[in-house]
Amino acid sequence: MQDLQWNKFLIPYEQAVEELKVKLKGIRNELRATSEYSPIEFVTGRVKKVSSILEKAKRYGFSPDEIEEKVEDIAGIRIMCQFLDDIYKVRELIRQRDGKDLYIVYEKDYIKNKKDSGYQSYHVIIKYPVQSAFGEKEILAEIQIRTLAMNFWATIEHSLNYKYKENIPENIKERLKIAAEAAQRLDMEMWQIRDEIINAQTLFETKSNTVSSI
Ligand code: 0O2
Repeated sequence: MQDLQWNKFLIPYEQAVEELKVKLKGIRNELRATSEYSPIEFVTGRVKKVSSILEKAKRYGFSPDEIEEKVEDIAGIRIMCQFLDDIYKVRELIRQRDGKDLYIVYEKDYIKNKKDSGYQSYHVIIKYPVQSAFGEKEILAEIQIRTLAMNFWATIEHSLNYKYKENIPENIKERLKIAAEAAQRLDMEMWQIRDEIINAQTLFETKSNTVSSI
């Protein structure tokens, strides 16, 4: 595909990422305004770079015609949560939208089934209809749900993979596995005192709002 064709191909993916970010941030704001807590801490999104799409297609042996149907994470949304159980609450929020404005294709639980690398996250692959100037187009998107600790680990491991071109030296791989276990322990510890933390955060926010309104 030429650059211009890629630009055209990626338009619905860019639109889907923007729309999904708005919708998920909307849920977060609404929950924060109406209850003391939102399981969504923050949301990010990106459209995969053309070089990464081509690299993934090559790795899996997909022909250019198969990219649209088989590369599931061209549109990617990431939802960060404070606590472990928030991940499954967010999953429920997404499941409630199934058949309405999105369609769940399948889910992958890399928390119950941690990857060999140490990677943890919950992935939901969806079909998302985008209204374009030329009618409706359904695209695939990947929603990754993870805690802040899991995100910290994954971001660092991702940059090391980039640096070492997917060949991270064994000693660093081992360290990363230990770090992944530490992140898992951190999540468990924070989860144990979840109510205490939420209570403190609510008090802190109320105090900040009072001070700023004086
Ligand atoms: P980017 O830059 O985030 O787009 P595979 O990619 O072969 O492992 P598959 O079947 O394509 O696996 O899907 P999977 O496992 O759901 O992985 C898709 C995305 O999940 C990856 O996209 C990463 O974002 C994330 N991910 C999966 N495994 C790991 C891991 O071991 N470490 C980190 N840091 N992230 C992971 P991309 O295309 O790799 O990257």
